[in-house]
Amino acid sequence: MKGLKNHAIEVLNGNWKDKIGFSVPCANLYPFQWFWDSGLIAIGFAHFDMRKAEQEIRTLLDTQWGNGFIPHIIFHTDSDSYFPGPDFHRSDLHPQSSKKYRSTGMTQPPVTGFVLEKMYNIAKDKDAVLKFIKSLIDKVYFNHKYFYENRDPQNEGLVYIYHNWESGTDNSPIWDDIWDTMNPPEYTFERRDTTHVDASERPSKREYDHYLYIIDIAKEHNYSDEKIAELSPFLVQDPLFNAMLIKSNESLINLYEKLGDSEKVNQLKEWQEKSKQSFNSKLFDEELGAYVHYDMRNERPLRYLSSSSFSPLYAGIPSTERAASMVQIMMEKFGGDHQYLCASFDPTSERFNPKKYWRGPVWVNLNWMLHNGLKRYGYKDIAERVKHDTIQILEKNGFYEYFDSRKEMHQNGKAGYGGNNFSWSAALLIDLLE
Ligand code: 9YW
Repeated sequence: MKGLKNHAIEVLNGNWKDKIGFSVPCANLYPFQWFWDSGLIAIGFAHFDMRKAEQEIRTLLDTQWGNGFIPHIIFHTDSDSYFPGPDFHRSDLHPQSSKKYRSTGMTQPPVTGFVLEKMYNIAKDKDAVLKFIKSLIDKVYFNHKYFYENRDPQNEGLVYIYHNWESGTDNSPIWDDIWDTMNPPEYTFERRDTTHVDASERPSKREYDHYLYIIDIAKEHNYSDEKIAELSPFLVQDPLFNAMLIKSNESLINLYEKLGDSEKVNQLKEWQEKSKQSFNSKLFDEELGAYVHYDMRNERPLRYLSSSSFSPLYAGIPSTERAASMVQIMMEKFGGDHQYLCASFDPTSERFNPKKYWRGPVWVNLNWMLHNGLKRYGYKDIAERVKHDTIQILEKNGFYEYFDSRKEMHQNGKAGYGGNNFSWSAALLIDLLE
């Protein structure tokens, strides 16, 4: 195991950009800073290099806009190995965007709150880390305030995402239902992702047309949240995204209690209570026995099981009864002896594809969340299985971006897909091993 951990440390150090102070998720394929990658990477660094962990978060929070928004990709360099780059996204269109950094005009799952608490828990020198946290926790609070004030038009305590890239689960089959409601123009552009990895493991050209079209609509309105809520064909309450926000609220409450800021604690508790309530009443699907996405534009639940359906365990959202039903469904549908936990999409569905991006493969970040969520609800053995499966696939294949969920595919040959030497696969392995 020591060998695997040392390899993970090498991967993280290799992806670290010291001059600016951030990590790329993966060389060539993703050459910039990504929001939720950065947060999860900091958890890995916190175990062996707190300076880098702090700098990663400092850089990320420095990119915050005047309205509290934090972008999903920050284009620190002029690399042209990624499409669409800064000239397509044009974050400068938003009146409050950062003057210092070029970025996208969309965000990603808000992990920063719980990352700060994790860093505190991991730290040997608690006083030093608390000092660091004190210096920037208000930015994270401001980011949550942004979400509740700008991404919750019906005042439900649930925030929307307006693009599949905001979900973090970029081409999940769940989005197919939304693509069916759209008919975007055919764009002419040069993909870069497929020059780095096999095209069969990535989204199609037609899917990219949809992705670009939603951005064009947002750009036409200078990324105004109000206009996006009114016009975007993609407007979804995502259980993973909202679970990350709720978990981060919980961590901010714990940290502000330590720092003695009762005003913020009270506000966070108010948001938290409402969020959890709506989450449970609106996103739980009794028949499926787990949480699903809600399509606000077309006013319908998107009734599919995915690894996101179980992520609320990590945030303590379900009751113990609901958690029991979720674990049962997860084991029945995702946890058979021939499968590694946890496929990103329902293996019993026609849309399941165990090789393609978010359409079925196992992802380490979701496994890490599920492991911790299962532990939280006392499912020690299943939590151990998720950990064991994760370690095994990393040992067999290396630190890939995602992995085939079918065990037989790991017998001989390559069952790791997408980019290699992938930062969060390394970072979260380090945390799992602690
Ligand atoms: C893309 C960097 C990002 C992750 C996303 C993942 C993928 C990038 O990689 O998106 O070009 O599609 O889906 O969650 O943050 O690792």
